[in-house]
Amino acid sequence: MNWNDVPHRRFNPLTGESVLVSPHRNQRPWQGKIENQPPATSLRHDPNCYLCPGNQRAGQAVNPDYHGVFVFTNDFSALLEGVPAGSRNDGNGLLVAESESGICKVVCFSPRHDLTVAKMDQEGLMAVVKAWIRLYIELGEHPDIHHVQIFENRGEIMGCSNPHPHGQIWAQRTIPDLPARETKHQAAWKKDKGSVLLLDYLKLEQSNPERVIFENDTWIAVVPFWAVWPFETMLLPKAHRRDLSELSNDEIEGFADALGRMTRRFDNLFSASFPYSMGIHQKPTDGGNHDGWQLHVHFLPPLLRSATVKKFMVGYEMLAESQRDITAEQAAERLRACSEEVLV
Ligand code: H2U
Ligand code: ZN
Repeated sequence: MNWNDVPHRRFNPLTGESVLVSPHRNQRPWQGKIENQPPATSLRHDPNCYLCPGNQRAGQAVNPDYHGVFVFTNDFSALLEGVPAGSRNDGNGLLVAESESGICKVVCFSPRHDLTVAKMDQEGLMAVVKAWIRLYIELGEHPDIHHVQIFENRGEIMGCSNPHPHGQIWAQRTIPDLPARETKHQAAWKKDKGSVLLLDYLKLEQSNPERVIFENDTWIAVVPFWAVWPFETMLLPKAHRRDLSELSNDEIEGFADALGRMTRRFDNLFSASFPYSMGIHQKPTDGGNHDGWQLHVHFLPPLLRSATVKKFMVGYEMLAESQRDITAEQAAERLRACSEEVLV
């Protein structure tokens, strides 16, 4: 079977979902929507930005004149602290709801409005990683917080409201659906095979590096075999680390290095500031041991063939399952060929 030619479905062992891969469609002409590129921002400090130092946010809060990383509670938090536990059920399992409690933070990566992760230096990125570690521990220690989702939405195309480099953290009482699925599948793998799913996967990728983009001493970047988005990638620590708190100093350095190199390659892929949703998946903070868990980072970028042509997840994808044309191996080859210099 020539897997580069034939439609096939790939299985995602982390979630149990499948993706339809259609490599024979790669040459399809594009006459659809072309996205406008947002103008590049060059202001180091934007007086109209609600994340820049010294500026007023929505409501009364004023940002301090901060240096390095600045964290505040989201002024429009999707989750609220101290919501009492409660549930409703019509008795038949049809109208089921549960109250939810949580905390939402905004993390400004730098006081510089004009930077992106790709343009930040190693020292700046290490400060971001250290802030994430601190917040994962602090939020996770809260008895009513059982899951901490750290993420970054980058670019207007992803609905990001502001180019100032920042991410968010949503920490909550229950484990949301996707991390819960990953928890279930990694636990089942550990039980069946006695090993860690993503470390077994890592060994496999290293033995035949067609999906590997780059590695450093402590981390590896791959396009997962089961990737859904055209240039979806995953960063993995090479040693067994269930969460951020278990990273050594070398691994913190390696993580910051991998973040910079991955995002610079992305920017250079289409010679434009590259939009994505990035998120850190790690062990729930529910007190469980979760020894099958392996910390990992998902980069989910929406672009398909240029800075202005986006992959739409519509039709079949909304109604049946995910689908992609370019294979994970082809995407990895393209990303391997990209420079790691700041060129955009
Ligand atoms: P994005 O990462 O999607 O751009 O969202 C930025 C967050 O910043 C968003 O969740 C919050 C919004 O609620 N925000 C504040 O907390 N204060 C403000 O003054 C404006 C935006
Ligand atoms: Zn700003």
